[in-house]
Amino acid sequence: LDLEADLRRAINGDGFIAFYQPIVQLHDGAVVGHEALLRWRHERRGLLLPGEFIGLGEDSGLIEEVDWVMYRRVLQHLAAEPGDSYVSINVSPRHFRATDFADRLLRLADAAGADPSRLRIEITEVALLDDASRAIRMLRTLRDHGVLAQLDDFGTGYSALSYLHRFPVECLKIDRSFVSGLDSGGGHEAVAVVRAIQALAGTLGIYTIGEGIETLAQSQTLSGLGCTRGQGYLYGRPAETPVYEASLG
Ligand code: G
Ligand code: G
Ligand code: MN
Ligand code: NA
Repeated sequence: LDLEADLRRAINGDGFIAFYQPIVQLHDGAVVGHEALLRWRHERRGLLLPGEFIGLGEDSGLIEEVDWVMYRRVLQHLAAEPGDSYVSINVSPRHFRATDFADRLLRLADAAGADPSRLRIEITEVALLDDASRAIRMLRTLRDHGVLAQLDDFGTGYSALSYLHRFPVECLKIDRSFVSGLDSGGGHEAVAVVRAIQALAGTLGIYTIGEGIETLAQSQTLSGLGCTRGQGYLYGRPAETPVYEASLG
């Protein structure tokens, strides 16, 4: 396939880049970190989003190589950028299941000269499901080296709520689909879901990040429900050069 050959070439060249989207404290808009989002600068097709090539990368087995290129870039960025804000990387369930994932990530951080405690991983609930004890071991190894984990797209998976407490995760990222349903005067169902997620986070003793915040009303509703951090176009779009200044709040 045409795009697959391009994918192989881009892995060995510099076609894959990280965009950074700020993650803020909702009460004052201060930037606490960034989520790294993969982009492919394709020579003919322009800037491609993950949705346009991740499927292809998975089918051809190349996505893991793309991820390592991406993770190396993020770690080099962390090593070059002083400060204590963090960067979170997205890890696919399949990738998280690889037995050497943690070791390889930690070696890469070491080689890049990056402080692993400034790195986070984002995984979805799916990554925890099929072999829970292995997932717990992986999360502990990473955490013991300073790499905390965040549960991405939370609320959309088949959460086995009863055993979530076994997994050492730092926070829950409330899926954008619930945040977009929160607007003043409406969104009773979204409010109910967010309230339930907040209650769960409270029980687990962890915090939440609201994703995809586009309006001040959404931000204020989330705050009112106990969510302390957020990201979304209201605070900043993903960009090649990370922005550190607080914007709204
Ligand atoms: O950036 P948006 O930017 O379109 O991201 C869409 C999806 O792609 C998200 O679900 C995100 O988790 C995933 N994604 C973003 N960056 C990466 C990456 O570096 N590796 C993997 N495997 N997935 C990513
Ligand atoms: O699955 P994950 O949460 O990693 O995906 C993040 C995706 O959400 C990226 O595609 C990113 O570009 C997108 N995104 C981030 N902020 C917003 C927002 O405020 N609105 C919308 N519609 N998408 C957003
Ligand atoms: Mn994510
Ligand atoms: Na998400």
